[in-house]
Amino acid sequence: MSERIVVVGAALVDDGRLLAARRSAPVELAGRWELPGGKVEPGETADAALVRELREELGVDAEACGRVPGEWPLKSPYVLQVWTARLRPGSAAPEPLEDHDELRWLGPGEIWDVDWLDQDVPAVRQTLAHLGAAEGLT
Ligand code: 523
Repeated sequence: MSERIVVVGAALVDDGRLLAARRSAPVELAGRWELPGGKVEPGETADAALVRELREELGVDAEACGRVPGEWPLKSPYVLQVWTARLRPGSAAPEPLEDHDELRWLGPGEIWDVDWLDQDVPAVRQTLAHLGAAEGLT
């Protein structure tokens, strides 16, 4: 039986908007939108991985706030977990430094305007159910 590897996705929320990132690679995912993030490395906690990935991919100083309940299957052995995150005071604004070619802050009513990766759709739906009203996203 193979090990499962957790991929963390960030529900990065700022001022009542959720950040979506358009993948530029690999070719089968390019052009589709995701909650930015990446693989948790051996010995790393999920929330630390999230902060690292957001720094590497978007150049931001973020903090993980809490996990959205649930787990969604990706291509084996990967599974997707989602954490809510915020920019720390003084953080730079996110920029697509690697893996992405466009970013969008989605306000209420705009969440489904982008073509999310199939596997991110249930994760985004659950994220909205989890924090939508509190964050003004729904
Ligand atoms: N997904 C995915 N949705 C989603 C993320 C963050 C990742 O479906 N919100 C998938 C895409 C890849 C796998 O999970 O098949 C790993 O994500 P990736 O490539 O962003 O992870 P990294 O950045 O850790 O990968 P390396 O380039 O290998 O370091």
